[in-house]
Amino acid sequence: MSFARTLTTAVVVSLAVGTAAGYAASTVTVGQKGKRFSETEVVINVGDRVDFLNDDKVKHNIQIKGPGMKFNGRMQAPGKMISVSFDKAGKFKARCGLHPKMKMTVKVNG
Ligand SMILES: [Cu+2]
Repeated sequence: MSFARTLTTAVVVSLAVGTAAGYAASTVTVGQKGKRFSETEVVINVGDRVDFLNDDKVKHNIQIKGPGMKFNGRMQAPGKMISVSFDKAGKFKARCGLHPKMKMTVKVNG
C-alpha cells in the first residue's frame, strides 16, 4: 500500500534530520491525483507535518479547519507541494475549495 510506504520513508527521513527539541517529527505525504486525496484519513502526532502534493493534472485549493487552525492554501498548481504543520491535537477537516467531493480528515494525537 502506498501510504504505508510513504509513511515509512517519511519517518526515516525525519529521524535523520531530527529537531532541536530531540523529538523527531514525522512527515506524511498526501497526493491529490484524479481529484481525490490519496488518503481519507491520516493519523499523526502534534508537531508532525502533512505535505499535500498536487500530483494531479488540475489545480486544487486545500482548506483545513480544526482546533486553532483555519488554513487556505490558495491555488495549488500541478506539481506543487503545500506543507502544513499541526501544532495542536484534535480532528482537522481538509477539503478542496474547487472540488467539493475532495475531503479527508487529519487526526492529530497529543
Ligand atoms: Cu481540488
